[in-house]
Amino acid sequence: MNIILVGMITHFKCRLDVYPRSSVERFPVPDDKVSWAVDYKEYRPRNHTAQSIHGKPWADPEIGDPEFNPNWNHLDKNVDRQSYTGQYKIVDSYPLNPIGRTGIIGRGVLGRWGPNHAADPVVTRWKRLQSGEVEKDNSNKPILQFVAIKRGDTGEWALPGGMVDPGEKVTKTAVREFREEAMNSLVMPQGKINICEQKFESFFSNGEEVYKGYVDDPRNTDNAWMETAAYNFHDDSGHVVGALNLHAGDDAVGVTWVDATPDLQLYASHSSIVKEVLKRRLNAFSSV
Ligand code: RP5
Repeated sequence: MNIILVGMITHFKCRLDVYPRSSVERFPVPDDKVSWAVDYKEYRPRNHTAQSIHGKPWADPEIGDPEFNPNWNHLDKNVDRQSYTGQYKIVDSYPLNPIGRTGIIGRGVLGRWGPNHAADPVVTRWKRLQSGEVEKDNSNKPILQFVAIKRGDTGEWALPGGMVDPGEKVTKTAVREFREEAMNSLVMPQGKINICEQKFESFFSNGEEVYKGYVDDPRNTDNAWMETAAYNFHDDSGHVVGALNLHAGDDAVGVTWVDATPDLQLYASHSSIVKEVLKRRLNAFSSV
């Protein structure tokens, strides 16, 4: 049975000063005013929806558009408007961020009102010495490594995840995004993966779900937010992933193996996801 990480109880990164890719300042939201259950009479967030998303095929129309009749909290044709956090509220026709205030209303740069679904692959292996032996840290624990990409938008290191296409299975999204962002599959031919497609497919068909829920993404607003499902693809021998040709692609500008240490700083909620994977892998390692 999969154990899912405890749901997020507050958010930090989507309350920070200026909204990404804009000069729009977020209304200050102190820790004790995040929850909608707490009165905040002075709260006057600015309304921001980036011009760049208007008319995009992956973006919703404006609320109030007579053609737009979203089926909130349901699978709406092939767009998933359900939240992993449970039923979210609709107030004056707008979905409400389930964690609380962010200091901005509107959609910012997010395409969907309400939940915007993503998937994240956490591809791991043990770090090895030249001899092939697993390398240990100062406290004699084996060192786990995962594939990280450098995001082109913020320059932060992150998991190579991405948005779920309408109707796409989330497990498929995780693998597609890994190919696009960490193997540059949109540009490089399949042959460059260096291992046969069958071996690749079989490795990536055995992901373990490690998180499903809200993401503390800097793009979140009071009416639109990121959620993700993260899967761990672990290669105990290192032979399969060792044969992968890593090349940054799509909107990633770098890709590398990173040691998974407890003090890791990554984009959005990715550090918590990697820490969960580290905990599980170390437990599995010590029980062998
Ligand atoms: C994060 O944004 C998710 O965890 C996922 O990694 C990512 C998806 O957005 P894009 O990378 O497609 O911008 O919240």
